[in-house]
Order: sequence, then structure tokens, then C-alpha cells
Amino acid sequence: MKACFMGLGYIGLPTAIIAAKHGVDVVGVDINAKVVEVTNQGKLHIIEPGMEEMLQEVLAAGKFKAYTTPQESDAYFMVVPTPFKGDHEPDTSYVEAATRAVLPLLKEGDLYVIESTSPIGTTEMMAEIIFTERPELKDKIYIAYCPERVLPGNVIYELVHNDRVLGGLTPESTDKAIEFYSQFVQGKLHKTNSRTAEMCKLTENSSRDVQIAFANELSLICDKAGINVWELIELANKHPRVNILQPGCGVGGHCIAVDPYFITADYPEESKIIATAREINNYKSDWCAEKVKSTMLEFELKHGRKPIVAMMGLAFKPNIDDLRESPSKNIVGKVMLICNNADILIVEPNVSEHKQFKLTNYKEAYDRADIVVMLTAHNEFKTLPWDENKVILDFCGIYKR
Ligand code: SAJ
Repeated sequence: MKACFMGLGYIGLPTAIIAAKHGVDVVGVDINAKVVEVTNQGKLHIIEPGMEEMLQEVLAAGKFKAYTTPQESDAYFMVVPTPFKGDHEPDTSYVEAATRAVLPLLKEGDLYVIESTSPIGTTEMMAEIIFTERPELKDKIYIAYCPERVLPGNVIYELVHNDRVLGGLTPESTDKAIEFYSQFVQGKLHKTNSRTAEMCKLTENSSRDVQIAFANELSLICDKAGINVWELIELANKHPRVNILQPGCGVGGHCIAVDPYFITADYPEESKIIATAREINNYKSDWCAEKVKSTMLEFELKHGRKPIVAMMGLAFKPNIDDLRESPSKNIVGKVMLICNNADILIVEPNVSEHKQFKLTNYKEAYDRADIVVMLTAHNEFKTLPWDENKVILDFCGIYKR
């Protein structure tokens, strides 16, 4: 079987490589010629532990090759971004462009799958485009939606072991998709229809966003009430049916802070909790930035000089180097804007240099700072002692005090 993956990004490339590793002949397609070039040289343009070795293996075995245009295959996978346009309106134009690119190659018996996170109804919409352009294929090809659920950093394991939801336009399409994924997925493959599968992906990430919003809301209440939110959550979680997540300085990344808008854009009347959770998580970042500003002012009033401030962490979550949609990075940007005279030391131990920010070693920054702002709970920061002589703003629970 030959499979063509449209999009060699954080999900498309690893999925293509894993499929190739399990015996599928894989064509990887990206519109970015540079990505195609480095991929064919066996270099990974994304960061994912263990993946580069696997890429070199499948290239050497002749099971994988990257191209800038799709090649005739038996199965086609749309794994391209679905960004926003305007005010948080999902933009499916990349999925459509990828679909139109494979359209001329489709033949009877082929499988067409969308993996990209998509608004409800996208699979039906793409099917309409396909059958308008190629009416002779009606009822002759298999069309399904199959979202990914992998956690960046743990992709090799999760791509194989996670359960997956597969939603075909017809039960036959679902079965055909299951046949493909069972070649490399050991987790259970759950059958449904395309609309449910689309909504399932959005639901998973919205659910996490809502739960984090609850924790963030608690942190705001506790700050005012003089209660340690970390202790509170730990105690509440001793209840057998309570499992509260951790507050932080907002929600980042390309998934959880984005996908809920795919629901709120199409169902604004109904999606009240989902919309409010987004507001709370965004507000938490603004609140943290304000807290840093007011703490700096208090310090200046008390000591008659501007403080040295260490901003600890730029990544959107602990122990990764991914700064995309990072609330920590936004907070640092905001604080830098208002206090051009103060000494701001920026720390990100997982990144060696940054084009916007000058980075300082985490120990040096901590030692020099009057105010330490813990933004991302990297393991390195947990080795730093609590120091009574510094003002420590611990937004991510390093010390849980
Ligand atoms: N966060 C908190 N408190 C918590 C947990 C997370 O503030 O208790 C924050 C993190 O710091 C980060 C954000 O949430 O800023 C998102 O991090 P994450 O680890 O929750 O998720 P992602 O974005 O790395 O990956 C998610 C996963 N989805 C779910 O857990 C439901 C992953 O399985 C999906 O495949 C991925 O989104 C995706 O691609 O959609």
C-alpha cells in the first residue's frame, strides 16, 4: 500500500515516518521546499526525541521520500494546519488546498482522510468539493476524519499506543480507515461518523481548557482570600471523585488555546462555559503581567531603586523548548514594554538563543534578581532554593507556597 501525507509538520511528519517504519510505502508532501530538502537529507526540522533516527532508517530502507507535490497513492492524509482568520474564525483553506492538490490523483478504491483539527462538517465539505470536481468517484472512494491525540515530546510512543477515533462518511469508509491505521496503531480504534470524530477532537482539548480555567479561577480567588491554592487543590483532590488540574500563567501551545474557538465560532449561543474558560485562561496571563508590574513598583517605592527581575521560563509548558503561543513569553513581552529602565533577566534553559530576548543562565538570573517570577515549571527551576530575601512570584507552583 502507498500512502501520501499532505503536510510534514509536528503531526504529519512523525505519522508518515511511523507508517513507513511499519511497512507502508510513504510519500511525504510539503509546500515548503526547504522542509522537503532537509527531510530527504535525514534531518528533522521539528523537535521530537528519537524521530530523526527513525527518519534516517525509513529513508535508507526506501520506504519514505518527501516531495513538494503529491504523488499517486492508495491513501491520502490531510495533515495541514487549520489556523484562524479574523476574530477566531477557523480557516480551513489549507485543508481545502491540500484536498484540491490530491483531487486529480484520486482513483476508485482510494482512502482520503483528514487528520487536521477541523470545525464540525469539514469532512462533508471536502467530500462535496471532491465529488463536484470528480463526480465519477461518488460512492467509489472512502472518506474519513481521524484526529491525532499525541503529546509533543512523546509522539513515538503515543502515535502507536493511544486509542484513536475514526469517523467515516459511511461505515465502509470507517472500516477502510481502520484497516489503514491498524497497520501501526496498537491502541483501540473506535468507530464513529465524521461529525462526531471532528467534535471529539475539539471536545478533548476544550475539556482540558475548561478544567485548567477552573484551576486558574481558584488561583485568583485564593490570591485575594490569602489561601495557598496549591495546598487547597491537593486537599480537594483527596476526595475520591475530584481531580482538579494545576493553575499556571495561562494556557499556551497550538492546541488547547486554539481548538475551543472552533466550537465557539460556530455555536456562539450554546458554548458558554467553553467561551468563558478561554477568557479566564487568557485573563490569567494579563493578571500575572499586572502582578509583576505592581510588585516591581512596590519594590521601587520601598527600596528607592528599580529591582532586578528574573523572568523564569519562556516555553508554553515545562521541560520543552516550544515557545509557540506561550503565555510566559507574552508576559515577558508585556513586562519588558512597561519597564525599560529596570533590569529584566530572561531565562529559558531549553533554548540556547532567541532573536527577540537576550537569555541569561537560570542560576545567574536567580542569584542576581530581587524579584523572581516563576512562569514555566521547568525541572531546573525546582533545584533553586526558596530565598526569604527575594520576592518570589510563583505562578506555576515550583515551591507550592
Ligand atoms: N496547563 C496548565 N495546567 C495544567 C496542565 C496544563 O496550566 O494542569 C497548561 C500548560 O502549561 C500549557 C497548556 O496548558 O500551557 C497546554 O499544555 P498540555 O500539556 O495540556 O497540552 P498540549 O497543548 O501539549 O497537547 C494537547 C493534548 N490534549 C489533551 O491533553 C486533551 C494532546 O493530547 C493533543 O494531541 C494536543 O493538545 C493537540 O495536538 O491537540
